[in-house]
Amino acid sequence: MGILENFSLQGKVALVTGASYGIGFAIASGMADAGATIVFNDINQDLVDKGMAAYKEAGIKAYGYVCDVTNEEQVTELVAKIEKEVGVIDILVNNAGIIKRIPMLEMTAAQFRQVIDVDLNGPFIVSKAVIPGMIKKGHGKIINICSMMSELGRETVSAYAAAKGGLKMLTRNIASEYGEYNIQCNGIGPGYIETPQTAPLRTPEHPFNKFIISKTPAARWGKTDDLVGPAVFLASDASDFVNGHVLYVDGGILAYIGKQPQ
Ligand code: NAP
Ligand code: GCO
Repeated sequence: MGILENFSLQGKVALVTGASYGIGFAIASGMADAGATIVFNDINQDLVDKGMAAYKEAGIKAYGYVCDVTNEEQVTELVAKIEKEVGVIDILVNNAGIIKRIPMLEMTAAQFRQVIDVDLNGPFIVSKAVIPGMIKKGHGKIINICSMMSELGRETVSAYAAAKGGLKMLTRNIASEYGEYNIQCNGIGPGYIETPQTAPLRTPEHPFNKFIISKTPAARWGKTDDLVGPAVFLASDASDFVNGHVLYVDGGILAYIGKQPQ
């Protein structure tokens, strides 16, 4: 078997959460290109319809479902429906996420809890629902979409950093607890990527725009396509002995002190 066949996702069912657009859509599209059957959910029917149209335009036959990843009952129903209508899930990408950029002293406990609920409880809930099927099948791949904030802090993102730091450790714990069932759980830590979530930071006049370029050796914002190869690798047989790892796809941010001001 040629080495490239190790990267094939042919015959695999992949669930990507929150994948109507953005990073999730790009990763799902890349996995489809590698042969996977794509299933995605989003928070409401309008978003699912938007996603279905986008996948169709990309020539991808996807299955879309409305499901709030923080709602355990909805997630249990979602997984049962997918197993009945599509097949047992081989690959799970916990992508759905939110961010609130509020100074900590101005953030309410309810706002903090909301971010933790989606970005950390959500991946726990969905992983818990999907792992039994993976155990029965004798294999599984879980990819948690972490962040630079799994390693670094910055002003106004206390809840997000706490959630993404926790998600790094949840990744390691799932790897530890279920590795013996041939389930690999890894993370992808995107750098600063051009999506709707970072749009407020990318306006030409926003100081953060120039700042992040000075902090990135690649001297550019990331694109969602930059994440596709790493995601396909972590979803494929090629990474069967990679477990509990967070692969940072950040253009080198975490390795770099930053360009000195000219
Ligand atoms: P995005 O554009 O905001 O997309 C996130 C998706 O998740 C949206 O479709 C969103 O729906 C959905 N979602 C939110 N809450 C949900 C819930 N409770 N249940 C189901 N779906 C839900 O974000 P993105 O930039 O593509 O980021 C995707 C993931 O990558 C997130 O986990 C994010 O934290 C992470 N990340 C992003 C970057 C970046 O620079 N963009 C970098 C590192 C990590 P709505 O449209 O209703 O919000
Ligand atoms: C922010 C950004 C980041 C990115 C990403 C970086 O406000 O700092 O939104 O958090 O979304 O998580 O990896």
